Amino acid sequence: MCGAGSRARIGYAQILPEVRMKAPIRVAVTGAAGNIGYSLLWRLASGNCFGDDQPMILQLLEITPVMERLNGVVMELVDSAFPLVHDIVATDDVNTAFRDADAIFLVGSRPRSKDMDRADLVAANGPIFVGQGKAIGESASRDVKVITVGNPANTNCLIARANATGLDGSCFSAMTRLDQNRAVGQVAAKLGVPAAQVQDVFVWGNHSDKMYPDLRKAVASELPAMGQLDLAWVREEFRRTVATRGKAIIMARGASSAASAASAAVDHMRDWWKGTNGRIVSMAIPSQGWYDVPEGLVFSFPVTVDASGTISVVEGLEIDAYTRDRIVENIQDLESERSAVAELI
Ligand code: NAX
Repeated sequence: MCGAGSRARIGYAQILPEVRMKAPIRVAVTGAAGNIGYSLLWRLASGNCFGDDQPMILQLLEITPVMERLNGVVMELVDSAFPLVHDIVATDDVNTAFRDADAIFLVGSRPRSKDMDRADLVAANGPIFVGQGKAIGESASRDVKVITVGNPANTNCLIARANATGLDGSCFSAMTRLDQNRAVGQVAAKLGVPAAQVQDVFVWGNHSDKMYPDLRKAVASELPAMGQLDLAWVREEFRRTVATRGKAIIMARGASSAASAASAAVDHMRDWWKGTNGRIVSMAIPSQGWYDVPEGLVFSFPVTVDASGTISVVEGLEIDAYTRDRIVENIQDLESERSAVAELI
């Protein structure tokens, strides 16, 4: 039975021989009974993220009042009979959720309500990431890969990282891949090509309406994208559409982005796990001073990832005055969030 602090175990009588070849990894997901969790878990369990030869133990965290709902999610996972899922742990205890975790998706947090501004959201969610950061430091694998999705994602990641004693900053990241994917979608639609033809789009800064989607290195159908697009469209309509897409989806759907957010989280973690093979993608990571972004701010940069999972910021990009202004705006945005949580880090 699944309940607070309890475990729901699944044993499969038959496991495919090729699945047996790898030892299972431990994948933790917080907010697992939420909307994003409901899409994310099925993508993870079907092999979309870590590969269809990589078995896993799912370690799902929820708050105590939501454990019964999580129990329903676990029942549905059991009913999906995923060959790659070797066990499911459903718990309201952070240390149990993160124990020996190889990959962690920090999704759970309080969503922004109508009467909250961004500062209220930072204040409401910050404390969650103190406790989760500590538990990650105490319980997770020493080379765990953590992606922070719950908003304000960059600053929540900063808090978790600051509280995860004993773990390197390179274990932590926040998600701006949804912004990148939204930007790719807009360019592909504008040029009338499939999204797969649009590459090397990346996002600078914060996952907020200040974030800056940069098309200067982007390629569409193997040609520079900027040569095919109108500069006024790129700087105005394109940027505004990407920055306000989350609100537009809430207006249209009556609920915030969930499937696209889960899909972006899978893209981010898959690229981290397997490498990008030279492609440039966006990840928000603790700055080491790249592009004059103050050290420690969790800032989205253009990055590549090698086959061993090492993230490298793409250095040496030309920073024109327009781009510098956008980077500075994002630094200010993130510094003000950091001051709002100063006592938590
Ligand atoms: P839901 O409200 O559907 O689900 C959140 C879940 O988190 C709930 O089940 C809740 O019980 C759980 N939770 C709350 N506090 C928790 C805690 N301390 N430990 C464990 N679980 C906890 O929201 P959902 O639509 O799934 O969105 C989750 C988060 O993602 C929100 O903060 C949202 O703002 C953020 N998003 C981030 C995006 C990004 O690009 N970085 C885009 C999508 C999304 O808006």
